[in-house]
Amino acid sequence: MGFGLPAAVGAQIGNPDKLVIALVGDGGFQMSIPELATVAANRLPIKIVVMNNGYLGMVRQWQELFYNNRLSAVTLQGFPDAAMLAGAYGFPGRTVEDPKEVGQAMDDAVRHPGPYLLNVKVSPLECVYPIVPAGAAIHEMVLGPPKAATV
Ligand SMILES: Cc1ncc(C[n+]2csc(CCOP(=O)(O)OP(=O)(O)O)c2C)c(N)n1
Repeated sequence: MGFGLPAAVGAQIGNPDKLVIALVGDGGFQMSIPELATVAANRLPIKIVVMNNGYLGMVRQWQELFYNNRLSAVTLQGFPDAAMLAGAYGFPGRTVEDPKEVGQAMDDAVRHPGPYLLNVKVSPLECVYPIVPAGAAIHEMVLGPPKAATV
């Protein structure tokens, strides 16, 4: 967590002619916001895609599934407008809310010669599977949402 953007910086510096896309959660992005200065100062043409669900999603999912949905300290209150943040660092940013717009937005980002940030709003309560509960063995992984009880 927080590694995606700095790793992309290294990948782009090491491979100046390759397309580098950093796919980051909003929580992980929050941890590495200062690296936007590195991106801007070096005009690194990285495409940053923030998967913005408004939560520390993996932890929220953990609390939902294994702690009876008792949520604590998982909302990303105070998270900035990521597209405006890119603008503040001097490169374009855009927020996408409609899934139908994502393809065109990615095309635009990739065609743009410099850095570009896409702030993609995704479903706040979507869970990611499979997940291995804490302390469980790998064969005990949960493959999908609990099925509704049938009578
Ligand atoms: C440095 C660090 N701190 C804490 C964690 C524990 N952790 C794992 S996932 C996660 C939440 C990630 O949230 P986000 O980046 O928004 O991604 P999402 O799970 O919502 O896709 C946390 C706090 C971690 N992996 N690394």
